[in-house]
Formats: sequence, structure tokens, C-alpha cells
Amino acid sequence: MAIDRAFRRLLSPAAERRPARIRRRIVSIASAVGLLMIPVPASAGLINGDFETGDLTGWTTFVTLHGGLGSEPPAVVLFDTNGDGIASNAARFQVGQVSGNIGGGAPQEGGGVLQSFVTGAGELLISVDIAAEGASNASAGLFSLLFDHVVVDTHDFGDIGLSGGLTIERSTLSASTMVTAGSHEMEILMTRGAGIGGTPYQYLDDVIVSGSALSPVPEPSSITLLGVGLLITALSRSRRAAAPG
Ligand SMILES: [Ca+2]
Ligand SMILES: [Ca+2]
Repeated sequence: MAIDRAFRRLLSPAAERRPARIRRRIVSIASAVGLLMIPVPASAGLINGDFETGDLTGWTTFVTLHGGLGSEPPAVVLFDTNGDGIASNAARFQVGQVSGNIGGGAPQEGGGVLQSFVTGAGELLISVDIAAEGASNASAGLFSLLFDHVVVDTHDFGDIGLSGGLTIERSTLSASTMVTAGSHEMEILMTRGAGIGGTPYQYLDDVIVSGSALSPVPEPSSITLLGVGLLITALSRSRRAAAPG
């Protein structure tokens, strides 16, 4: 490879015989190339948006004032959240009120997960597959998608399974927003009002962020090639300068 030959030349006995001025120049050019090869801080999408690690790696859980998530940490289980007939790892919750004045007129309580990620400037698209599963409950879950602490989409499953039997309901949260370059926080909040009956489950899967704000930056390999080209040019110039005139 060209880069191997270039560095072998730098380290060769012949290099030792070059005038100090030339060697200094080569070292400074090599340092500049080294700087070029340092990875550029890039926009980076979510970690573990599909929960395929089998746990909540990358995510932070939170609860509302009197809310809970059912278990802590919430389980990641096989579930067909998007209804395509294929089950995959999904985060499962059983949100609701766990303290305070429990009873009629109780406020919506629960919790959720959040994650910070870095974007460039541009358009950001977010989508999340959501589902609720339960039998005979007045409140299956109100799902809210928040971006930088602002609600950008909601879906209320309302009651579930009141006609009898275990029922699954599915939907998607999505949003499109223009963002500045930097770190942003996304939250998925799930809450329920007081509901009589078995406590339903809530599921999240395939949390996806995309759009021009997450466009790939130049590949490190192409930056490396540029650096190698500069290095080879510099070496050949140095050799010409060092040659007896
Ligand atoms: Ca599926
Ligand atoms: Ca999954």
C-alpha cells in the first residue's frame, strides 16, 4: 500500500542520511498528515434504537412525579411492535401512578426513556413504533414524543380490550424538525390515568432518527487518502531538494 511505502521511507536508513533541514520538513508534513487523519467529530445517531442489545443500553429511564414504569429497569422482550408478523426485541413498560392520591380524577402518571445524540444542522426526522397490550382497561397509554423538551407528537390509545380478551393496539410517533448542530435530547413519555382492570403493557421499538442533520461526513478513508497524497508529494519534493545539484 502507498501509505506503508511512504512510512517505510520515512523510517529507512536512507532517511537518516538526509540533511536535518529536510528531515525536519518531513516530520512537520507527517505531523500535518497525522492531524488530517484524526477522525472529524461527526453527527451520530441513536444508540440501540431497536433494543437489539436485549436491554436499555444507551437509554436513560425517568418517571413523572407520582409515576412508575412497572419494573426498573424495564424489560426488553420479543414483541411484534409494528404488526408485520415479525417479533423483535422491544422495550416493555407498565406505566402508571405508584404514589400520591390514587383514585378517581388522578392525573396522568408514568415515565419513559430519553437519549441525547449529536446532529449537524438540517432536517431531522424521528419515528418510533409504539404498541399497547391489555385486557379491559380504561387507559392503555398516552404516548408523547419530546424533542429538546418540546412535545412534537402524541398518540392516545384510549381504552383497551373493553369488549373482552387480550388486545394489542399499534401506532407510530413521528416528527420532522429543523435542528441546529450540536447535542439534542429525545424523550418518549408514556402516561396513564386511573384505569380499572389489569394494568396494560406499553411497548417501544425501532426508534429511528434520520434526515440531512445526520448526513454522513466524509469517510475517514478519503481523508486518509488525501493525507497520503500530500505526504508522497512532500517526500518526492524533499528527495529532489536533497539530490546533489
Ligand atoms: Ca415487527
Ligand atoms: Ca427491535
